Amino acid sequence: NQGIRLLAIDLGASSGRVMLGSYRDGKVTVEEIHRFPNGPVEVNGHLHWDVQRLLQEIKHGIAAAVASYGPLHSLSVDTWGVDYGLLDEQGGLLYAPHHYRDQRMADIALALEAALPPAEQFKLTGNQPSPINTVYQLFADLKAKQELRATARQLLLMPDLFNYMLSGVAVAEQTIWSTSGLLNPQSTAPSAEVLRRLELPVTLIPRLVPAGTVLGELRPALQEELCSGPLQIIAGASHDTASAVASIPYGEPGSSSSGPDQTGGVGPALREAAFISCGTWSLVGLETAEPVLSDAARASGFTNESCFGGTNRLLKNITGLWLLQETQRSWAEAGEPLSHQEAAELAGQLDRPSACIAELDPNDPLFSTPGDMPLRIESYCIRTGQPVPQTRAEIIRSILESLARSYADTIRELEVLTGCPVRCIHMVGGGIQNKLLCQLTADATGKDVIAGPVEASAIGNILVQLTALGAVDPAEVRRVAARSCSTLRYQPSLTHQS
Ligand code: LFR
Repeated sequence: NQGIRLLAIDLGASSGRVMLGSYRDGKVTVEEIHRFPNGPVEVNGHLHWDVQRLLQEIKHGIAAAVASYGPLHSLSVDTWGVDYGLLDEQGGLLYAPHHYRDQRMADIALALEAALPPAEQFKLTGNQPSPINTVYQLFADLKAKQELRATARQLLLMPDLFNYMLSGVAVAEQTIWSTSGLLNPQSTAPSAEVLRRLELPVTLIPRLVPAGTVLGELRPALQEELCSGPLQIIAGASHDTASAVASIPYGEPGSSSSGPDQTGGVGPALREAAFISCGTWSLVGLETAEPVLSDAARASGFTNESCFGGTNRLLKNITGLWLLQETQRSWAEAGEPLSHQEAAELAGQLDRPSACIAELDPNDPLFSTPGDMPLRIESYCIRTGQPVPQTRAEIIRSILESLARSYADTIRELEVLTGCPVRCIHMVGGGIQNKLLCQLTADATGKDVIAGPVEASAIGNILVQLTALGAVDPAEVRRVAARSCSTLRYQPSLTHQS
């Protein structure tokens, strides 16, 4: 009994993966088939994504999986949020999609906000206004290149774009569109008011479909090239964060008031457990039945995005391991590379009481663009009147403690906003391999951390595909998730508890 075999193509801002998922005996297992780097490409002073190369890597992964395992049932692509490609009349890509860290937004953001102030954007869409959002980028691109109004026919967010290149079917999948700033707060339709006020053409938005929609088969030419047979392409929970949250094993004791599928709720929150999805970004939030649109939620930087199954995620984007990744990149460029493992060990061995540890605000704009991160940390410390961490161990430890502190602050804010106590925290994603970060999070929050799965986006991606194939009932997803992953529990150590 081979069960069902399928591929999750999980593209993050710093790396991509083609993962083989197998579903057998009510459990999902995943195996990495192909991993490749991803990142911004600088062209004429602007940052773009290299879509063609990413497609090539995806094709390589599909061919490798089929060569090793034979025919597969389906595949689905999930990616980071907000970025997009514009298609012309013939379905061709008009230009390489911009990277959300591209700096073309400063003045134009002010023009957008004059037409649609941030407070109104939040009420109309549930999204936290931010220059990285699709709505800001589209507004900027249509202003800068007037000809796009005539040539652009469809806007495809990144996972929709890859699923389109594979299947020939263009849709707007709900979970990824819930990051755009262009839909209503429930993410069920475009916000007519936002489009009207910003003079954005509604015709650019394809048909909205829920997570778990079968799009069709791999295009015949690609079947011939890669797998000599049919392969279904599915629009899954195609936002990586939605996939990651779909993989959370909420059934763990103490993470939910009464079992894995309890959605009776505690106030507006659906569970007593918060989540932190840890990667380049840290997404810290709670699942709620409805979007939370209060002024307080907006003022403290929260956003609302949609989950598989139509519930809401109230969450904050925290500039996460990007800080460490950019620091490591600077050291590697200076000829002194340090692996993730070495970085965590170095920071863990530090003699904490005598070390110089800075308190950083990870969301300070100084840290948001690519650059020499150790130098920026130094200027941040000087600006805020703090001593500058000197050794590599002190710099890494400052980053990790600052992340843990901002997770704790965010969880306290979530408790206040929803009136629901958070009992424990599920941490998922590649960042949880940094055990020190998990322990520091337990210490800073004073709550148990349940860490796992590491490959959260890939597992969530596969679970949602299984529902689309009719192999798993949507109501069973949490139970299958809980059976499929092992977790590690971190308890707050008394010495550090705040
Ligand atoms: C995480 C993520 C976040 C999104 C950010 C930018 O990978 O998808 O959810 O806000 O990337 O797109």
